[in-house]
Amino acid sequence: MTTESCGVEEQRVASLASLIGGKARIRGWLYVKNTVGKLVFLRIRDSTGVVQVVVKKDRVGEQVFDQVKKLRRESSLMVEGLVRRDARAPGGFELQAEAVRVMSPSLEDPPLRRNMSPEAVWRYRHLFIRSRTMNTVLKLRSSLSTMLRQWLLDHGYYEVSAPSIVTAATEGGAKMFEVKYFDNKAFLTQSSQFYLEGAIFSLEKVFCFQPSFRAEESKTRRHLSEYWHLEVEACHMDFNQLLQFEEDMLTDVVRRFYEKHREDVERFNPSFKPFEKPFKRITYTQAVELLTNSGVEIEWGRDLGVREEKIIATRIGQPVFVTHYPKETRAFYHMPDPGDPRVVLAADLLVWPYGEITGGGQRIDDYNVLTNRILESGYNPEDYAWYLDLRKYGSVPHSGFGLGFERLLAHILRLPSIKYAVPYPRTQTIVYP
Ligand code: NSS
Repeated sequence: MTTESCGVEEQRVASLASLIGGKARIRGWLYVKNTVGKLVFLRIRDSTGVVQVVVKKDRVGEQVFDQVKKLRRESSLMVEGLVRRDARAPGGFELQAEAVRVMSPSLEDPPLRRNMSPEAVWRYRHLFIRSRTMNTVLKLRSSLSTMLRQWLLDHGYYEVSAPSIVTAATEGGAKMFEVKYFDNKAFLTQSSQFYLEGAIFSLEKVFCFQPSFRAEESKTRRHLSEYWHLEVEACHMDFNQLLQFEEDMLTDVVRRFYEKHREDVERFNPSFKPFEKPFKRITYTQAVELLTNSGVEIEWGRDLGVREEKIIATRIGQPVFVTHYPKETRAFYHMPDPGDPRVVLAADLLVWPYGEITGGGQRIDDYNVLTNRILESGYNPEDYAWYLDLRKYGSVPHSGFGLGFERLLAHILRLPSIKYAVPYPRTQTIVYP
């Protein structure tokens, strides 16, 4: 077995194309193997791509050749050789092995194959993320989250961290995971909004990007029980400024993302079009009219479900803000509309097929109004004492929103489910690996 030799530089697979005629060393995993007479063709992948490696007995020696012939997929290898043009190889070149070092052979055939059943995909998720498709999705995920963060930082926002273990609901108690917290009971957070609201009194404009937890019993393509939530909060921002801000952030970031990754995005979603400004805005009341005119029976005051969201989003055909929801359909912290107190200054941004990708609004900033809304909603103001304090000491008008990060990524790439937009999904039925 040959180990590293001097003078040959280690390369990433993606940079081999520019080294034709030269020597290179790569490290990666065996993706596909084909034996043709006295030649073994290996496809080796690393994080950057896949390259064909041709192994000949007379070049690597009998012992290494025999070992390579027996290798199972996913074995880890180091290969050194000459980068040669070859029209038959994918990409037009291959690596002609001069030395092969098996770093760790796979002990069994890996349970990865084409057309795996959905059960197998989730059962072997830790291996499935090695696939070329998931390699690309995970790179795009990393890029999109970086771009969103960078956009907010460039606009004067500070990233803050919020706790995952909390004592009270923000979005309704029924959907919370309970945790035993020493001798007490606590919950996994549904949203970091309240903690961001606390932070604006120090930093004015803040965001966080971290998991939120929802114990929803929904087995749909758009629900995870743990999802990554980008939440933004700013003081002195009113409802209209909030909608403008969401629109600016999303159109800018999605356009830049698309420009940077056009080829990949189009491979996943050939008909993708970047978002365009201005987003259409309709009030909840107008949405009810639109639905009624489309033959859907919906009583004013009832929240919109998947079916209703689908009709609205597909009719409008581009991202649409639905605003001014009846207050009973929204969490207690939303500011009542001064012109019509039956509705609140809340907005959901809908796209199809992922439905709501953001939810947000202007917050109640008055101590008494908030206390009354907490009571009216059946909660105990004592459980929200610290949150009420924020209205006791120098309250200011403020707004914010939360973006379901996997929903946005799945929408852009038109993934069949948001489960594919996260490396290790958590749903009602998936909690392993
Ligand atoms: O419940 S939200 O509509 N709103 C909030 O949590 C606010 N407290 C956010 C804020 O103003 N800071 O959730 C926000 C978004 C929603 O629009 C979805 O895109 C996403 O979070 N979301 C989810 N994504 C994946 N899976 C589940 N279960 C889920 N629930 C909400």
